[in-house]
Amino acid sequence: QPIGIFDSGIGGTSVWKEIIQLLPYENTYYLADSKNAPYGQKSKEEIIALSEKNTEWLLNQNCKIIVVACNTATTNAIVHLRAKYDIPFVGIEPAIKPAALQSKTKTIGILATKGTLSSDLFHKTTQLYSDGIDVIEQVGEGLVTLIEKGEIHSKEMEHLLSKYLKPMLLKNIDFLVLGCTHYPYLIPQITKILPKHITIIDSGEAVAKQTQNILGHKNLLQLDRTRLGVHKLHTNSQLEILKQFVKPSETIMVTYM
Ligand code: DGN
Repeated sequence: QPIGIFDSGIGGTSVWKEIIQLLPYENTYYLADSKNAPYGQKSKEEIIALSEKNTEWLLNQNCKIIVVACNTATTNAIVHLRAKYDIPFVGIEPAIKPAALQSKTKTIGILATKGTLSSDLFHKTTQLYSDGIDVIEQVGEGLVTLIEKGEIHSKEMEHLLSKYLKPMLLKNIDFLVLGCTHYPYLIPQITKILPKHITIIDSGEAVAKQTQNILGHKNLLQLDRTRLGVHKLHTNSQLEILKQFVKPSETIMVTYM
């Protein structure tokens, strides 16, 4: 049975890659709902409805666990998904805790979608971990749309990133938390804007470990070590765009919606 992973688009492939690396014998199924991206500006009800649709599609592929590789869908819909479906879900949340624990300037920045930053879950977890820490929140409006169009290296991207990040620099942050699974693809551009002493963190690796732990506890890990897993990607994104994110290899198959 495969591990199912979904995101509003292709950004969650940043998490998918971590899962494949950590669990090379597992089969995986990645669903990119690029047709409905971005989720960031949608209402909670809309995000829940789309997350249910994605879950049901993955359940039809016989998945044994579902990784919600989208901060926006996790913060808005995971409680609902866990109550409704009898299958384990792994969610992704911004890495506020490790950043807050390690910050020396006691000031950290977070870049995420409006849907994530305005959710209750985000505020609850941030309060829990950020005692005595200044958390500078910034909505990355427009970034996901540009990434979905494959315009990672465009002038517009450069302009938006410096508009969002420069004010954080003035506040003396020493950590930047990437609270959206699309954003790790922007790290080369971000490091051009931020000085070296600022650490950039995301949650992809932690989610892969959490997936491994849950599968282990439930005795659902793939035990056959004689062949590598098969990885499938279901999307309506164009192949040319997709190539910027996943390198087509023998083990990755792309199907279109
Ligand atoms: N990758 C999604 C996230 O982590 O929030 C992007 C959400 C969106 O579609 N804007």
